[in-house]
Amino acid sequence: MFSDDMRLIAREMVAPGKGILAADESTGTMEKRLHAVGLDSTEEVRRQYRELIVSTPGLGESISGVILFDETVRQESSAGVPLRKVAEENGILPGIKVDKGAKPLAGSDGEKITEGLDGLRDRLTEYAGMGMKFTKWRAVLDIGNGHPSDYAIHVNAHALARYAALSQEAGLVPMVEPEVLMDGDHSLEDAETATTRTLREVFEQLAKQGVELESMVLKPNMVVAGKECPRQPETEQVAEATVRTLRRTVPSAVPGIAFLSGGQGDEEATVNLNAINQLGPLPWQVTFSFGRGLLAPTLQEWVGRAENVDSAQRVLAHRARLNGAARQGRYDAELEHV
Ligand code: 5MM
Repeated sequence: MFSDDMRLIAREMVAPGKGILAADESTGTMEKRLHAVGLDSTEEVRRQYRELIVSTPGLGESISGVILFDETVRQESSAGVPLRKVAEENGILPGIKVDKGAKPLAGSDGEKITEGLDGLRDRLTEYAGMGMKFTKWRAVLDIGNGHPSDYAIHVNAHALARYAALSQEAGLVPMVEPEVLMDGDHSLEDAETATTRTLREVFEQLAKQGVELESMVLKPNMVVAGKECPRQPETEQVAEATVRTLRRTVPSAVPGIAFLSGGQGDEEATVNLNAINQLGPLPWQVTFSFGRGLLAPTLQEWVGRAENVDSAQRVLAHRARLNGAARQGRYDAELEHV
C-alpha cells in the first residue's frame, strides 16, 4: 500500500462519530474474561464470542475498525466465512495485534518491555496478504516506586517506533499504544507527569525512526488518578489534564487519538471521552479504542448462551453508539436508557 492509502485508512479509522473496537485479547487474557463469567476458554467458545462481536447488526455505524488476535483472523463464522471478512462485510476495517505481550525488563526492578520484533516483518507481510488494514502494539508502564523509569520509557518507545516503521513498510497503519496503567494509588498529577514523559519519548523515537505521523493512530490512556487514589478527580479535571497532556506532546500531523479504557467502568470511560471532546476544537480526531469499555457488558449479557446472542449484540451496538456520541461531545446520561 502507498502512503496515500495508509493516510486514508488512518483517517477512516478515526472518522467522525466512529471509534475502534479492541477485541484482541490474547488467549491468557481471554481465559480470565471467560472464567469471570463462568465459561471455559476453549477455541470454539472464543470463536463464538468473536463471531457474535464482528457480526453485530449495525455495528459499522459507530465502529470503524476492529483489532483482532491472530487466532481470530484464522477462524470462520458458523456459515464458513472468515471472521475478518464478516467484519468487513459489516463495514468494519480489520486490524491485528502484532505484539507478543509485555515481559519482564532485564535490569529493571519489575518494569516491562513488550516483545515481538523478531520475525515481525514476515508476520506483517502475511497479515497484509490476508487483507488486514492496520496493526496494534501495546507497551505497558506502571506508576509508583520510581516507575516509570527513563529506562523503561525509552526501551518501550524505541520498540513502539521500530514496530510502527515496520508496519508502515508493509503498508499497514500502526496503532501506537503506550499505556500508562491506572493500577495503584497515585494522583492525577502523577499520571499527568508519567503520561507526558512517555508521550514525549514516543514521538521522539517515532521521528528518529522515520515513522510518517499522518499514517498512524495514537492509542494512549486518558490521564486519570490511580484506582486506589483516595482523592478521585472530577470528570472535568480528568478531561483538562488529558487534553493538556496531549496538546503538549502529540503533533497535529497525527490524524487521530483513540483512547484505551484501561479498567475504567464502561459509563465512566464514555463520560470522560465526552468531556474531553467538549474541550474542543482539538487538533486531532479524538475517539475511543475500548476493549473492556465496550465488551465487558456484552460478555456479561452473552455468558455463552445461544439464546442471548441477539441481546448481547444489542448491548454492544448500544454501547458503541453511546461512545460514538461521546467522541463528538454529544453524549447525555439519558441516552443510556434509550
Ligand atoms: C483487549 O485487550 C488488549 C490486551 O490484550 P492482552 O493484554 O491480552 O495482550 C489491549 O491491548 C487493549 O487493546 C487495550 O488495552 C484497550 O483495552 P481496554 O480494555 O484497556 O480498553
